[in-house]
Order: sequence, then C-alpha cells, then structure tokens
Amino acid sequence: VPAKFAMLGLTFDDVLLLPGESDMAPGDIDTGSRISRNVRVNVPLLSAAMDKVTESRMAIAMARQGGVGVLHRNLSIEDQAAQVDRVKRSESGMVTDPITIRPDATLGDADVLCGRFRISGVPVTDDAGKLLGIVTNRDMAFESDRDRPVRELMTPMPLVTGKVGISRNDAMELLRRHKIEKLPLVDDSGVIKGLITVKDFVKAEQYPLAAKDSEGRLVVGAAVGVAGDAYERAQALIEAGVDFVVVDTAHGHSRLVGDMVAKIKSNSPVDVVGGNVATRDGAQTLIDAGADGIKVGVGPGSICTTRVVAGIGVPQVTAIHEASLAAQEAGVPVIGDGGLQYSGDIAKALVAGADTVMLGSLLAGCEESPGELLFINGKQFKSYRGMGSLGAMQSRGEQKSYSKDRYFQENVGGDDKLIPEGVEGQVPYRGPLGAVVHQLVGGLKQSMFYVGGRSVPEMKERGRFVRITSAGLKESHPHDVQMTTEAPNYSRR
Ligand code: RVP
Repeated sequence: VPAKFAMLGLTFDDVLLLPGESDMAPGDIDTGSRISRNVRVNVPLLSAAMDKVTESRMAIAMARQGGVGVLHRNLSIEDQAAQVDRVKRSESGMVTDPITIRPDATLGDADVLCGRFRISGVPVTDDAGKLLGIVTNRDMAFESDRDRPVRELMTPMPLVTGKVGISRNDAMELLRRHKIEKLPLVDDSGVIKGLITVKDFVKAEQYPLAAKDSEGRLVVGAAVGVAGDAYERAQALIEAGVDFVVVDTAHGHSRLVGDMVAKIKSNSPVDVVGGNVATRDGAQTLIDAGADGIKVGVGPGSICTTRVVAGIGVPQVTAIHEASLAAQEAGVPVIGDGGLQYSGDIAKALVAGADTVMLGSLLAGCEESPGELLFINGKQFKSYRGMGSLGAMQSRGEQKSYSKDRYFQENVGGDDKLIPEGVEGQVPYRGPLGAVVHQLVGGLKQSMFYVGGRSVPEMKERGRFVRITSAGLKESHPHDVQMTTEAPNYSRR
C-alpha cells in the first residue's frame, strides 16, 4: 500500500534551472523534438485542442512555425475532418489530390470552392479526372454572371503541365518561364495527379522550420474523446490525413481511455497519444494500452478548476517528472500540457521530463485563434474558455457540445446538471502567432544556452533544478521598479 501522503508537488514557480557549463553559441541550438513515437516537430510546441485555440487556421500557422496544432473536437466529425483536410492541403511542395471542378459547374460553385479551401484557382476535369482546363481568380474577377458555366470562362487545354514526379527545380523553371502561378501535374493519359503552385514555393522559403510529413504537407493532430462515436471520429480524421490522434480527456488513467487508445491503435496507421495523466502509474497504464505519446496535466490549466472543484491534481513540474519516469523507460514521448505562463516554463517542462509542451492561454490571444477580437476600455482581447466550462459543455440550439465526455459528463441528464471544471474569460490580444512563437522559442533557446543543452534530449539530461521560496519567486520577477514600457515577452499576471 503506498503511503497516504505522496511526495511534495512542485510547479513552475517553485523551481528555477541551474546555470550549467556551456561551451556553445546560441546559434548551435536545435529545438527539434518528438510529439509521439513517429511524429517530429522542429519547435517543441503544440497548440491546445480547445475551441478558442485550435482550428485549421491556428494549426496551419503552428506547423509553419515548426510546431503543431491539435484540432479541438467540440464540433461535428465532418467539420473536424474538413479542418484536417484544409491543413493538409494548405501548403506543400505539391498538392497530391487537388480539388477539381467539372466544366458544367457554375462560376458561383467555383467561387464557393475557392473560398472554402482558400485557393485562388481550380483545375477543370471530366468525370474520369482528365484535365480540360483551369479556372482562376483572373478568369472570374470580371464576370458578373455567377450562373455561367466554368467551361465558358476557363483557360482550356493545352495548358503548361508537368509530369508526375517532376523535380522542384524543373517545376520552378516551368512556372518562371511561362509566368504562370499553377502547374498541374498529369500522367500519360492526361489525368490530373497533382498541382504545384508558386505560392507554395514562396511559403516554403518563408517558413524554413515548417513541420512537414513525408510528402511535404504540414503536420497536424486532432483530438477525439471516448464516448459515442469517438472511434468513428478517429477513423474519419485518419481518413482525412491526420498525423496523430489524441484521446483527449481530463482523466486518462481510466479504463475507457486505455480501451479507446488500444482500439484506435489496433488498426491505425498513425500515432495515438493518450491523456491526461499526472502520475507514473497513469502514464504506465496508457503505455501498456499502446499509446505512442503521453499527455500530462491534471489541473494546471489557466482556465481549469478541477483542483478546486474536485480537489484533484498534481503540480505540473512534479506531474511531468513522474510520468516521464514511466515514459522514458518505454521510449514514449511526453507532452507537458497546461499551466505555462512564460517562455522559461517551456524549458522547465523539458528539464522535468517533457519532450514538448501544449499551450492554451499563451496562444488564445493570437490572431489565428478562432473567435472575434474584443474591444474593452480601449484594450484588445480575445475570448478563452476551458473545455470543461459551462459555455463549452452546453449545447446551443443547432450547435451540439461534444466536450462533455472530456469530463465524463455526457450522461448527467441535461445541461443544467453539468458540473463545470473550467471557467470562461479572455486574454489580451497578442497579434500574429509568428511573433509570439518567436519570443517563446527565443526564450527557450536562451535557456538551453544557460543550461548547456544543445538539443531537447541534452536539455532533459543535463538540466537541474533549484527549489525556491516565495521570496525567491518575488526576486525572479521585476521588483522595486515601476515598469514604463511593455516587454514583448513579459507581463505581470
Ligand atoms: P493553459 O495553457 O494553462 O491555458 O492550459 C491549457 C490546457 O488546459 C489544455 O490543453 C487542457 O489540457 C486544459 N483544459 C482545457 N479545458 C480545461 C478545463 O475546462 N478545465 N482544461
């Protein structure tokens, strides 16, 4: 029988990293890491699977910056799968399965298609996929009759095309020589097999760290639950091309979660992450169920009230460390999820044993997060809420809530019987994600330099903590001074 009182629980504000011997320049540092057994990223950051944080726009932005977004699951299966699709199509060396349109479709149809997938033109094909022409914004811009068929406005064959398997340089040369923006790739019988765009080439240069799959498409994850059609949801996401599925619950050390991990894993070509847990036993149970990654965090979230409503949780640095003891032995990566407020907390999470961290409040204020900008007393905010808040768990009219089962409350008997474990609020507007990630990763790199860890694994191995008191914490923050200018990476919470 374990002792009634376990070890002392420590969190980010209880510890600092010791400066260690360092014989490197900050430029030598590699922030690459693993989300799960087979999914790699170039910066160790995930955006949270929350309805005010990660939809396709955030996921695209995260992957471009080198991290990854986990699409939330508080929406229908079709909508979530469509978001996976949007991320996978957004950018790559080549679109492998391009959207096409039939010649009899109307201009209006073409417009809708372009809007939905944020593209500027569509190849026109017959039912067998044979390329007939292409219709782009330029063909459509000066035509006011939206009922005209695409065949009358498209640029018909012969178009400049490439053969499947064309090299990057040859494709670039064709685009340049013919001053075109899109290069359809066709096989010997003229059937369209892919599409290369100038935009993708430019983006590839703009985002050198982008996290990509083996086909050059952006990496993306998506959350599923344990109740109802969770398994069908996982299948639909996999079908749409997701790189990993997260079985996303507030209590991962429960049979339902282990069973769901095992079930998805049993015939899945993609990695399955399980969570959340906060103990070594919890992590071990998910590893035994076959999880390829373990997500850690019970109660640290900025919008979370589990620790006060249920009195449950483990301070996050200790939780990560405990879970990592089981995970490291099994070679399974750990995601430290929730509670991070500053870039220094990322480094602390890694040294505690995490391979990557998941961020909610730090990213909810970005331009790319879902939701409107709010103006309050001349200041800009974006709304942010827990997935266990009343707002997220209540169905509103047409809009059904799918987040109740995260808190195992799908059968409580009506929305007025729910026991919330989260709150609803707002965070300051922070502008585009790129600038936010720049500060977070910049701070992490500074930390790696101080510790003397060139890579994430080296950081985990070499990092040591000093425990501090409340006087030490006070000394850590700016003190005895009135701040006159806002820093891009610091504000008092
Ligand atoms: P934070 O970054 O501190 O805002 O925490 C984000 C994390 O909080 C999420 O990734 C999730 O694990 C957790 N969460 C989400 N909703 C709730 C809740 O309602 N209690 N908690």
